[in-house]
Amino acid sequence: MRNADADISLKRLGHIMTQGEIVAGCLAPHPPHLVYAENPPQNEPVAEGGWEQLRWGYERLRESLKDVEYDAIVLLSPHWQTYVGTHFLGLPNFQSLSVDPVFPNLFRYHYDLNIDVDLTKRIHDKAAEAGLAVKMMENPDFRVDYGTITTGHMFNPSWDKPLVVISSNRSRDYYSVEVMQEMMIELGKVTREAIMESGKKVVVLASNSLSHRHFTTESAIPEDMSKEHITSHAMHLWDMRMIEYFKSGQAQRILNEMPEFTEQAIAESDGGGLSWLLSTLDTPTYPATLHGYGTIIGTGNAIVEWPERQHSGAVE
Ligand code: 2X7
Ligand code: FE2
Repeated sequence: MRNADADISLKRLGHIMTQGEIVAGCLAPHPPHLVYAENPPQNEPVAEGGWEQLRWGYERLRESLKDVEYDAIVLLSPHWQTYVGTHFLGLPNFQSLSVDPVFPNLFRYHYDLNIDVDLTKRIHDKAAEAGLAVKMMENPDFRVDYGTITTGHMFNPSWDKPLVVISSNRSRDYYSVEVMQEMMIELGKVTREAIMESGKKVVVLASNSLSHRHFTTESAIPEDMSKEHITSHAMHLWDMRMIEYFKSGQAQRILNEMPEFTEQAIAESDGGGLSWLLSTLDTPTYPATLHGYGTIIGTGNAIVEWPERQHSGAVE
């Protein structure tokens, strides 16, 4: 009898030891202005600061995770836009110069990023099994988009963790927000399953702004904060509504209202990142932490953490 008990305990222990975990899920927006304002050595333009509310938000997010162990960062960027299925960076390293096509005056960043190809392949294969169209990007000269680089930098400026980078399938453009969301919820489920099976501890990041109506002109000094504000009251109201849902653990409500939010707030959730993120977290009902909110050239941006490690998604 004692031996049988010991066998079961060993089995349980083995299961616990090999079970992967999402330690946190975050909304981690990527306006290049944030990197510009930080003046890291990798970025060519030089700034006199700016957008401090958001940069302090990123500081709080990094502080919140500084003692949390994890192996990899899984990130979905709306600026890597693929029209036939979802693509994944599929080589161990990518290095080049990333330039924002709209703000080349702010963002010319020399990047050198490492990919967790094993975890990438697991997510890719599971998505294929689920019937999603997927592809590994294995062109060594491929230029990584500025959304991935900005979120990667602001979340982890030392770049000492490998990434899994997932493209944004523009199914919203071909079909509708509803179709996009159905696909992203499926992609989120298989991402979660693949992470659990990998035995790795992971942070998942959706790299997108909330309301996304830009000003059409830039001020003479881009970092002049006396010019920065939300584009309209309607955009502000939508952002506050979403933040209220984040803080009160109402992820399902966010998914339910995604079509109206995405269309009326011209939100960057059109790329699928937010729906995917909430699905990787199994549609959380616990409150998320708002680390910061601010506007960038009129768009609304929130830095939010779901501390999954403290909830049921952690090791069972
Ligand atoms: O990509 C962006 C963005 N999402 C918001 C604001 C400004 C620039 O770039
Ligand atoms: Fe963007």
